[in-house]
Amino acid sequence: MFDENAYLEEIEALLAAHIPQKESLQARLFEAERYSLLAGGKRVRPLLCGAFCVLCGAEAGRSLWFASAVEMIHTYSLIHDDLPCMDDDDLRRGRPSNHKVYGEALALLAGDGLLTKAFETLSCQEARETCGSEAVARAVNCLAEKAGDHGMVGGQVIDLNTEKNEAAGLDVLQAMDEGKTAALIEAACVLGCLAAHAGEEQIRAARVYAHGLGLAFQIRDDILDVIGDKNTLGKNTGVDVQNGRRNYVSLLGVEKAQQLVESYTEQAVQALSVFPGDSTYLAEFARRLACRMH
Ligand code: GRG
Repeated sequence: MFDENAYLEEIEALLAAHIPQKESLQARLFEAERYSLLAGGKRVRPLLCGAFCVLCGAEAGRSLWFASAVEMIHTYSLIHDDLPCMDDDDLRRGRPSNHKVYGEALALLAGDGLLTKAFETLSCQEARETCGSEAVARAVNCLAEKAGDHGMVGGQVIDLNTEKNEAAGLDVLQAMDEGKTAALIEAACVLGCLAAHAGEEQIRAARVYAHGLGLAFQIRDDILDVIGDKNTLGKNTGVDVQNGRRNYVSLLGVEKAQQLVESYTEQAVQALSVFPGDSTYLAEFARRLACRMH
């Protein structure tokens, strides 16, 4: 069974180790990167990566580089998402947003640095020796695809286009959430399978799980923007209404949106039946996220 606490400790240590602390001409950049990366997010994506690796029959430790890389991409997206040209938000992970502390130029570069460092981490010598070059090459390809135009960045563009667009219906919202949130979650799950050298049927099932969990996660995020508490969440609430953003809550209301969260969560859980191993952790994880308050 996957040991969540032990894995989290290893992830924190690896993330910290990847950003230099010594004096250098770029010390302020590294400080800005550390500020957001080590600010204590939930580490949902690394946990998914580690848990899938174990479910596919390998030691969790094999997936650490892949999981850290996904968390670096996620953290870069949060830094950029808070910039004045995006959500213009001043609070993240319970602290002032990166650009509020380091300024817009350095926040932009800290995001760029983390995005790039993700691929350095993913393909480092230790990862190649542990997982094999074929798995690393597939992981690089998957992460680039899911973080890019056809994944997270593309989803964010749909989000920008959807603001104040009265014509955007549920199909557009689904495409937006699949891109901006579910795609990176899919990469996390697939990378866990790749670290374990899983077969194609298992990778396909991991994608189905990630799709359900990813959509449920984003809709719950939209609900928390309405019913959540700023101190518990570590970020501002009411942001979507303030930005005139259309999402499942603005279209369906909180109650119907939560029904969708639960239905997508159960779709995710169903996908786990393909795996011969004990999938209790990933089933419970999905259900825990469906009623999370932060
Ligand atoms: C500006 C080129 C450029 C790209 C930016 C900003 C961006 C691309 C994408 C944004 C994607 C985004 C922020 C999606 C929201 C996903 C989401 C629900 C984030 C919150 O994740 P949690 O709750 O956060 O896992 P923690 O802090 O716990 O890690």
